[in-house]
Amino acid sequence: MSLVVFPFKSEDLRVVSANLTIAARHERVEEVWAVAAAEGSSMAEVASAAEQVAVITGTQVSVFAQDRLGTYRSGKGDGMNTAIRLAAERGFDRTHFYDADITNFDGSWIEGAERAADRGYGVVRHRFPRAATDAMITWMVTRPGLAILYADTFLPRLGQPLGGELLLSAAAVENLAADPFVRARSDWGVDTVITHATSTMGLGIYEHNAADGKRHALYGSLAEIEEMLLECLDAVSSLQGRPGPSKAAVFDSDPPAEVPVDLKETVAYDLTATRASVAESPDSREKAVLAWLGVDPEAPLTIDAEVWSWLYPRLLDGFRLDDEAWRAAAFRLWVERVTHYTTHWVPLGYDIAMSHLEATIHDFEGH
Ligand code: GDX
Ligand code: MG
Repeated sequence: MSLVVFPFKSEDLRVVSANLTIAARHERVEEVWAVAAAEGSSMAEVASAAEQVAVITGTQVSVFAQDRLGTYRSGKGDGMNTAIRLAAERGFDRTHFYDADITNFDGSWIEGAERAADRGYGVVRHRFPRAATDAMITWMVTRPGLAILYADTFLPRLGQPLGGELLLSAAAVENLAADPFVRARSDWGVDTVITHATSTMGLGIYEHNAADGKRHALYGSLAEIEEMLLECLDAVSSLQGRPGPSKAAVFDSDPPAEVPVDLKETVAYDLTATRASVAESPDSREKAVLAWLGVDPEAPLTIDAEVWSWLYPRLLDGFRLDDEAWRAAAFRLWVERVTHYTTHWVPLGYDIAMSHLEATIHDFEGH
């Protein structure tokens, strides 16, 4: 039987409650867990909603706070790793993870993952179509990083290497629970290290396409995800030197499907607010980092795909999460890259913009 886990911090209670109910009602699901952030979570409200869900559905729904397991900022990683450790102890056949803020979550996510697991895949990852200006960490940082480090494996081909929506078999959960590198990653980097770790387990990976997309809380300024950017960049950088999946590893994926029309028109972030969030001129330490990277700190920045193709590998090599100058430089460069793409490619239409992004990943792989 299966367990469904929702890591949560502070989300719309109605959405969380609806998602707990959907999971608890599913015939394959034996238990549902909601794992609360260490600080700033709405745990009391979610716990009382969960009690009602348990009464209505007859399924056990538990709400508890995450443990402090990792060595980075205590964030979503501690939440996922707390659940992974407990799930390994309890020995569930399958463990699903879903973000708590998905507004179009329904039984088909669980069903799609379960069916692929029935066919023998040990890890099922949900992928979904996204707006042309969404997933800017995935497109500019994580997939390029995986392409550089693991060219010609399936890792750069994953649609959502940062996705928090996945199914893990008992063997995958046991391996992750025993992996100190994964357990250490208590911050937003957890998705990257889980993606990498599960890719090397030889358990077979399947990508299930949630064709309607993942509808969830979107952002205003990209500054709102600055911490996520820096931690995801650090996580992919930390994979350097770690072996990837073998070229013979089993990886299959649902065929591409039509992208919903409204997603093609969605604007996922606020360009003006994002530009305003970057300090006008770098201080002397940030200038030194920019110069080290090969960027003229006095000249205006223009970061198209060609510039990013030589600049990003250097950033991946040198980045230091605990150094303020590196953090400021990485955020500035990423914002310039994302805004350049947004103003030059997005106006050409969804399909052209997405093909351009996909082509940049092939370039990073060296072909
Ligand atoms: N337990 C716990 N602890 N849960 C947390 C924490 C924390 O410190 N911080 C956030 N969460 C929950 C949150 O409530 C939500 O359910 C989920 O984690 C994801 O957070 P959200 O703020 O919705 O992030 P976002 O931007 O939607 O990112 C998600 O998708 C990214 C992606 O697909 O690109 C999330 O799964 C990221 O890890 C992923 O990189
Ligand atoms: Mg979200």
